[in-house]
Amino acid sequence: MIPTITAFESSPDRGRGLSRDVRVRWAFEEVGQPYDVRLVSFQQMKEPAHLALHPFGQIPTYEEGELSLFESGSIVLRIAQRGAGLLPDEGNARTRAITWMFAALNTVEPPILELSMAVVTERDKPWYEARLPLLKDRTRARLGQLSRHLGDADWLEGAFNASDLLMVSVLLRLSASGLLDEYPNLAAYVARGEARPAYQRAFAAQLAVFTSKHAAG
Ligand code: GTB
Repeated sequence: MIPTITAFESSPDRGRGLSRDVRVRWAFEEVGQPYDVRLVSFQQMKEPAHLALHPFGQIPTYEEGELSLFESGSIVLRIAQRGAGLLPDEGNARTRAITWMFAALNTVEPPILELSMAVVTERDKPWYEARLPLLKDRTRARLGQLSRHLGDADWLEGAFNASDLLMVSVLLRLSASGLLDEYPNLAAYVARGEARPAYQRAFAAQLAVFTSKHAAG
């Protein structure tokens, strides 16, 4: 059965690949699993049919037969467990990779999200100029630790796996900030992720949604 995911009908990032369906599309592409996409508007995300799939009224969701899931991390884990190539076979290595999936979403993503949300939504607030350096330094603290852990390795835990897919997805949100350039090994790590053919296909697919909608006027 071909799984169906949801994605923005009109992504606020204008196809820059920052919404969380991209990591799910990327995982499908890595394991060679075909998938369908149902596009939803902001209004549809808050209606009962979508809330039955996603209690917080967001994208992405995942439906496959009787199973429906929300949370991009959980969906990527499901895809990695069902397909080949996104998790190591050996037990301890597999658990370490899953640990890094949690680290990407629970430890590295929060300060990045806080920073990017402030840049988008707080620019006109009186505290913005004072708060920005704080948010940047919190992000730098995590990036420094991650950079030290990665060292000169290509990927977090041996071969590329689902934890790299999530970590690169999380770090990509910093592209416009210039912060990644302060950590050359992390900038190279993100570039390696983006260069993967599976990522390229996922990016192109989400961009096509945006361009086709806007070409049609
Ligand atoms: N923890 C959840 C997960 O990982 O799946 C978070 C899901 C989430 O935040 N979804 C967002 C959403 O549906 C889209 S990705 N928002 C609508 C709402 O809450 O009403 C977040 C996102 C949105 C916009 C940009 N952007 O414009 O750059 C980037 C990322």
